Amino acid sequence: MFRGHRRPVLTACLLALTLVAPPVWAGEHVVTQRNKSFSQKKLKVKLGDSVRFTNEDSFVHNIFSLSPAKSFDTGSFGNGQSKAVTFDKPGKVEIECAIHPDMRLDIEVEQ
Ligand SMILES: [Cu+2]
Repeated sequence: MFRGHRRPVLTACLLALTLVAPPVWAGEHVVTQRNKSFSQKKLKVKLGDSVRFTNEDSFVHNIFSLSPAKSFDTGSFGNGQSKAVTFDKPGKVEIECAIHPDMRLDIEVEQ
């Protein structure tokens, strides 16, 4: 049993817990680069999600996009290295590798 004068403390503690509770976390997806191709051709992500690209080939890859929804260029990165890209605008993002033009991945960023 809580005595009367303790209740405000308990209430304050519960309120504090509510305030620091995290919002819904943005997701992280993983796409690997192997044998000069992405592990998938299409991927749907939610707004705010990020995709981590991991290079499992013995040579370097690059990732870039000129799409209005996400224009970026990670630069090249080698075996075992990865790059994360966050998608903060809805729409279609066409991803390519500057070194291997046949490497393509379409990402749909949903609101
Ligand atoms: Cu490549």
